[in-house]
Amino acid sequence: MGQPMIGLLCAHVREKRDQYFVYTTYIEAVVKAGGIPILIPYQPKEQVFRILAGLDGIMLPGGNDVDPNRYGEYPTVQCGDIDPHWDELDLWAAGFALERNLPILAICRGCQVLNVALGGTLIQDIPSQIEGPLKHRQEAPKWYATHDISVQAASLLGRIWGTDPKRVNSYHHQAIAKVGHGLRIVASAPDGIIEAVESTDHRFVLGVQWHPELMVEHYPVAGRIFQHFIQAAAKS
Ligand SMILES: [Mn+2]
Repeated sequence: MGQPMIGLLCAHVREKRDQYFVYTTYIEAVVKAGGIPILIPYQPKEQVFRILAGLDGIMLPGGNDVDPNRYGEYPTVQCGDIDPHWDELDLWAAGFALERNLPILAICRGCQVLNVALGGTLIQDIPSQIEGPLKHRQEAPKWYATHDISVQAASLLGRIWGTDPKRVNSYHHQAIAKVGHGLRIVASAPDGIIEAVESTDHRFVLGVQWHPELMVEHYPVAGRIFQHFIQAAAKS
C-alpha cells in the first residue's frame, strides 16, 4: 500500500487575487501525516473528474462563503465574498468523492461545502442570526484554541479527538443550519453552533468547522485528524 494521493481544491478569488492557491499549512499537514498533496485548480469538470479518478482522498480547505443561491437563498447583506467557479470546483469534487466513497476531510468552508453538496443549508452570518453567539471569528493567534466543543462519543470524530471538552480555534462567521442528507452532527459549540459533521454512509467523510491545520504545532490532537484521514485514504 503506497502513500495516498490527496487532492486539495485550490482557492480562487478572481475579483481580488489573480491566482489559484492552497495555504501551506494544509499542504504541510497532509505531508506530515504521510499523504501526497495534489493541487487542483478550476478547469472543465471532465478534467477535474479525470484528476480525481487517480486520487485516494480529497481535502476541501477553508475560504470564502458559499453562494447562498446554492442552497436556495439569496445572499443577505452580511454574506461575504463569493466566487461561483470556486463553488463549482468544490461541489464537483465533493460530489465525485461522495459517489466513489473516497475519504473527505472538509475544513471550515469545506465543511459548509460538504453540507451544501448533500442538500443542507447555512447560517449566512452567525452574529446577526444567532442569539448570544460566542466569538467564532477569533482575534487571538490563529493556532490558539478559544472555544470548547462537545464531541459525540460514538463517532469517527469521537474516536479521533476524544470526548473530553477540548478547545478549538474558530475562524468562521457562517455555520451549518439544516444538516445535509446522510450527515450527522458530531460536535457543537456551547452556543449551539454546529462544529463538526460526518457521514453515516461513507468510510471517512468528516467536516470540521475549526482549523486543525493551524493547531497542529501546539495541540497534538489536531494532527490526529490528518493521520486518521490519511490512513483511511491509504485503503482507497
Ligand atoms: Mn467556532
